[in-house]
Amino acid sequence: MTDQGIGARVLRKEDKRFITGKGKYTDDIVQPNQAYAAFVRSPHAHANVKSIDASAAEAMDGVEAVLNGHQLTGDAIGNIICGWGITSKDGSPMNMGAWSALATEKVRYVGDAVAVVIADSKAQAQAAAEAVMVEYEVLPATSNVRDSMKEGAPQIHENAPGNQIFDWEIGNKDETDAALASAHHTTTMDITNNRLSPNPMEPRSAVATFDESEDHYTLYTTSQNPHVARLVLSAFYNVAPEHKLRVIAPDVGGGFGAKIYIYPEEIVCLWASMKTNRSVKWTSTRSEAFLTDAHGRDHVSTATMGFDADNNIVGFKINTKANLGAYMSLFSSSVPTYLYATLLSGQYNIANVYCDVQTYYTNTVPVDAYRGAGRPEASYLVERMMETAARELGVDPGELRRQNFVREFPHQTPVIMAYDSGDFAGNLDQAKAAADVAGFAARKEEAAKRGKLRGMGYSNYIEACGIAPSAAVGSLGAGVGLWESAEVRVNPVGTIEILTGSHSHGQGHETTFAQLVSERFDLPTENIQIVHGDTDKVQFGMGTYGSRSGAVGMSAISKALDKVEAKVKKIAAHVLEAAEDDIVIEGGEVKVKGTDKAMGWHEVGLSAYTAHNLPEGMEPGLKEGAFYDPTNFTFPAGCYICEVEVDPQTGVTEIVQFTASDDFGTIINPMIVEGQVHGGIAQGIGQAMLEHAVYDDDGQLLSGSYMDYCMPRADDVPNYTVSHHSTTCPGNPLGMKGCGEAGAIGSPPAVINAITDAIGNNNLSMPATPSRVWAALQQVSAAQ
Ligand code: MCN
Repeated sequence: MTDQGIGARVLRKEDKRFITGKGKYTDDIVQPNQAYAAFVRSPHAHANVKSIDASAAEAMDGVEAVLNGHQLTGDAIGNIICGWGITSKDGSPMNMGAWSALATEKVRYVGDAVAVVIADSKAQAQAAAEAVMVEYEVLPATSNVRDSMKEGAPQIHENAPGNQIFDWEIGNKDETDAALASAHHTTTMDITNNRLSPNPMEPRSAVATFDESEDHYTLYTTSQNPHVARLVLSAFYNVAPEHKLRVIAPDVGGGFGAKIYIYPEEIVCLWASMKTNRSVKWTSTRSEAFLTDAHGRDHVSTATMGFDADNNIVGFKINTKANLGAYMSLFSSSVPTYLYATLLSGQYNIANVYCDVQTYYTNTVPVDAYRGAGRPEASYLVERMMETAARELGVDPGELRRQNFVREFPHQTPVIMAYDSGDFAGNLDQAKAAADVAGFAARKEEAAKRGKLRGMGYSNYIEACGIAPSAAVGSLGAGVGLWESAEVRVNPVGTIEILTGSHSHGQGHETTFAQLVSERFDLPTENIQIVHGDTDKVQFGMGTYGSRSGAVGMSAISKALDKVEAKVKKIAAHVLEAAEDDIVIEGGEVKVKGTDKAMGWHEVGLSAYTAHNLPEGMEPGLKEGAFYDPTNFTFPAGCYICEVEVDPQTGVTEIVQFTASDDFGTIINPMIVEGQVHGGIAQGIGQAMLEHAVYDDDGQLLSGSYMDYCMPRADDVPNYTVSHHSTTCPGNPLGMKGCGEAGAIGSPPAVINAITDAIGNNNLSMPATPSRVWAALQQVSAAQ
């Protein structure tokens, strides 16, 4: 039996090329006759475009063309229509503002592109973009929901009065109100979830080629979902018919959700390639990335949780205002609604939950999915409330949680989700033991002797992953289901290719997907090739987001493997003259059970393609495809416990201990899963303590570089203690739950709960920078 199957800590196959600098990213692609694009972007957050004078730019060396939005819309391309249909509680549809890939009449955020220069070199394109004269009539701007919703606020889109996009609700309002009215104790909090820039290591990039002789387009792009990109570029933005467009997402250096949706630059590069008859390359600068990559989070909420006299939760009511930026992007409407509010029951048995969400346009870059997308916001809210309630009630925060845990499955929450499995108390116990919670008081005392304030905070997160069952997205009005596809090809020489619709951009699919095949066919992973990211090679795929590639993508592969296995057994039974039931696959061979009769995979492969060796009536070849559509989401959950030490003189906080116990169902590769959790927690620590995308009142981005936007560095993160306590997911054949977002979802509340515990002041918002922590400490001193 190969030692590379399910559960093995196989080193990542893909790392050889990544760590030797041999990865092939979009910016590495060089096409014949390639030109470069540079975008002319608005320096204003809100302005009417009076005129664009490109004459000086057009006359500059190397300039091929300067193109603007009127030309683009004149070709009927690039009117961006996005966002899944959300219906407001009064039954009205979303107020969708118009969005052209190049703005024509009006710009709505700093960075909104009005024109593009195509030139022989990048430097020539950038210099000419500087020379394009745009006359703006500057309008008042708004950069946050509090201002956007004010009477008389600047109107960003004509058809969105008061800048509101929708006013949506979920849960049982009357019952929740009644439960809260009769509660023995209520906890109320105002909670802000800070806005974040996504910052994948590789900036966005696109290389578009129009082949006039074939009337065909090829787009290399930094995408998490190339097939969906092709569909949207074709069906919505009218760039090219689907069969005339090939989209390739080669190696992609991180996405974190920011590379799911289809950006204006991809549309414009394709169109400009057709206009100029040249390949067109654009690669974002880091400054452009800060300005134009979709941001994440940005919620302002008020929440009330009610408890009976025995500390059982009786009701939970939440109002959330979400900033969606200047335009609706692809997933933005679902992030603060179905991805967020459906998880507001947390790990708890709460009979009454009600949430209403109002979304607003602001003069900021669109807000879309960022690792966790809605679920970190839910987990932060629920887990801050639980910790605060425990402090108010004077009970142990872990035990308050335990008392209210869901214990029986399936469990229907009042906010749509039906949890299928879990052992929340088991995760709590495992984390408490690993974190030595019993020894915390002594550690706190010892820290005090060193002049440090030590605090501890819990987070018992739950998320919905494996996005998404088609039935669920269908009921939201989406035109497509979110199944995944796979094809398994056994070559005549016995090697195996797996074509998958999932896309790996750091998650190690080339390794874990091969491990699944290794487990089933007892073959070494080097004999197995994973093919992904190319619409001409893989028939269709829904891509990677919502931690779906394991539970959904690998389940599709598993289904296809079932079909291949059945055919392999038929072929072997025929060739080896045995009964099909006696054929077994082991030791890298296909054998007759209990005999020494066996075929190597190369013999099976060759037989499949050598028709005279096949059973009568069997078609030659050995490749099978499958689609897998989950019946439910998967519900990864866990318990995180963070311990911090705060220097009261400076507010500087150090995370001294971080313990995680996660439930990811069946684990394919523990090393990769732990890496995913480590990375996620680092991002969560970034949100909790360092990162903040800040606009001033005029809509200028103040955190537009790494001088002002602080990413976590090695000395900001501790050594994590990560462990698993898994229950099998009943919803997919492998029993897997997603792990790709858990760390980012679960960690921010644990960090803030620990800091607020240390400083004795609950009035602290993310990011808990030293100055904020210090100010909160001064409030404590002032109150004494
Ligand atoms: N896995 C496993 N056992 C499990 C679950 C998963 O061995 N029980 C493995 C999978 O086979 C896969 C990896 O862990 O190799 C992650 O699987 P999964 O949880 O299904 O997540 P996806 O592959 O769908 O990745 C998406 C997820 C998301 S939504 C974001 S955001 C994110 C993340 O993954 N972005 C990432 N992790 C990232 N990691 C890197 N390096 N870069 C990103 O952009």
